[in-house]
Amino acid sequence: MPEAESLENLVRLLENERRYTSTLLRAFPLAHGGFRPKPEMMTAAGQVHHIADGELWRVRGCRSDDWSLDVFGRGTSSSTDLAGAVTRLADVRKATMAYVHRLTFDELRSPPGDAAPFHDLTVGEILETAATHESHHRGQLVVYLRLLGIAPPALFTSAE
Ligand code: NI
Repeated sequence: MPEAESLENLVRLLENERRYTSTLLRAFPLAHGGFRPKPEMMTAAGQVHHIADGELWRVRGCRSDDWSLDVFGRGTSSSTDLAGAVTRLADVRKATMAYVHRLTFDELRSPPGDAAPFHDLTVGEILETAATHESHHRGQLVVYLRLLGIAPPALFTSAE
């Protein structure tokens, strides 16, 4: 992508992903925050925490080359507090966007530190995988809604 547009494209990608996720979460009854199809799967609130964790992990890694997995698995996969998870996701996103907006073009287009488990991906490409990861887990929440007998909302159009 053209250099001058790369930061803008990344910001748009992340903002669009979050808009789709927010639309879906507004349709997800808070009372079902503890729903999970099988005991070994994440709860609905856990899926939201996991989206936040995945983003936090990538941003922290790109910023400080700390790729330890301690951001995952703090018991949030069994959370039943969907409202709390949604609030946390919004907080993590604010920090992500603050980080993204401080990136220079050179930083965006270079791999982060040597410890990054993403082969030769650049910082920008790694942050794009936060969007991919979010989309993957949003899809799981769509299935959760279906299993609850609730039709998911349209995510990509203004139709409700
Ligand atoms: Ni995941």
